[in-house]
Amino acid sequence: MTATLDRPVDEDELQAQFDATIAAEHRIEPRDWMPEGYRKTLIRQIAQHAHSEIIGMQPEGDWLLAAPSLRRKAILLAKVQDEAGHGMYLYSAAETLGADRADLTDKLIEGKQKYSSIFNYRTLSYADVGVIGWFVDGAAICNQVPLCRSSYGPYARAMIRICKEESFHQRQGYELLMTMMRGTPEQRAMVQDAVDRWWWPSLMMFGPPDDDSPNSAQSMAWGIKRHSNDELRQRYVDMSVPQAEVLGVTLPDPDLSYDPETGHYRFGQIDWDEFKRVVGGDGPANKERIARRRAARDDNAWVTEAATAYAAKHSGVAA
Ligand code: FAQ
Repeated sequence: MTATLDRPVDEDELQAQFDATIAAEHRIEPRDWMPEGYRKTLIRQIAQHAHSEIIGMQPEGDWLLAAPSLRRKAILLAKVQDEAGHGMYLYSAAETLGADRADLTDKLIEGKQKYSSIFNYRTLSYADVGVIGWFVDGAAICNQVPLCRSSYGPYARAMIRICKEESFHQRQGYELLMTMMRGTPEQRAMVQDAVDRWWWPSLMMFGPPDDDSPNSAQSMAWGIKRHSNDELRQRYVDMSVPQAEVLGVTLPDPDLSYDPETGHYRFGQIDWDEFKRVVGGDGPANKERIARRRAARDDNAWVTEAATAYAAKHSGVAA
């Protein structure tokens, strides 16, 4: 809803219009008035999401030169490029809120903004590429499908396209693992080892437990988030257990058991100390992830300068 400019702007009236739009499940668009807290929360979440996509290119990108066949290389290359595209859609969505893309990526490099904890773990074998597709993209879909109904229009629309691509990513990962599971005992052991290392960090992707999640209540009231962290984590566990059975791997949790009363799988205690350490900068690969991002910015600054000068020159000609 837009404020009319022919009379003094009444903040209470604008707030009431905003609240009514949220209550009616309509979308807030960039031209609409919005509370400062809503804008800031969106910039924070969308920027963290965008940073996760571009940092998330690194663990799988490490295997591009070592992919075991041309087919696998083509698939992986397409997937890693998709993640770059997701980052671009999301930075564009953040720009509609008045954020500056270069400023956001600087904040990432300076450690002032976060990215998903999961990308601070290393990919140790090619099975990790499959497990990232199955677990990490699977968790991303679980978390992001509800974001297609987020109250902020540009974010919700970006998520629709991203989720379609994440779905392909999840399937390619599962298909890769299926192929390895039909292979040699060594290949099956590689898959199980990757599952053992990535399962718990994947559960951490959904964020801290609800009673330790400072942003959830307000973000849900604003319709930015549609479900709590624990709800989505439970949905993910319920989805993953039967998939693990079909694949023939064991999820590394002795407490995992089906509860017929609730219709959900119970699972063991997540190591929240590890989560805090990794988010705080002390994960296995935090420093190298940021160092590579910094090098990409600094080493390629001349490209940005040349493109900016070229655009300025040609816009002058057009004018
Ligand atoms: N890692 O109060 P909450 C992908 C932070 S994309 C690091 O619960 P909120 C695609 C949180 O930001 C994966 N930090 O926060 C792909 C907050 O920090 P702040 C990324 C985390 O926002 C696949 C603090 O903890 N997806 O995988 C994490 O309400 C394969 C308190 O937490 C998204 O970003 C974490 N795991 O809920 C790419 C989805 N969890 O700023 C390549 C959109 C929490 O207050 C290869 N984001 N924190 O200091 C969301 O849905 C939400 O932001 C949550 C967190 C659910 C992540």
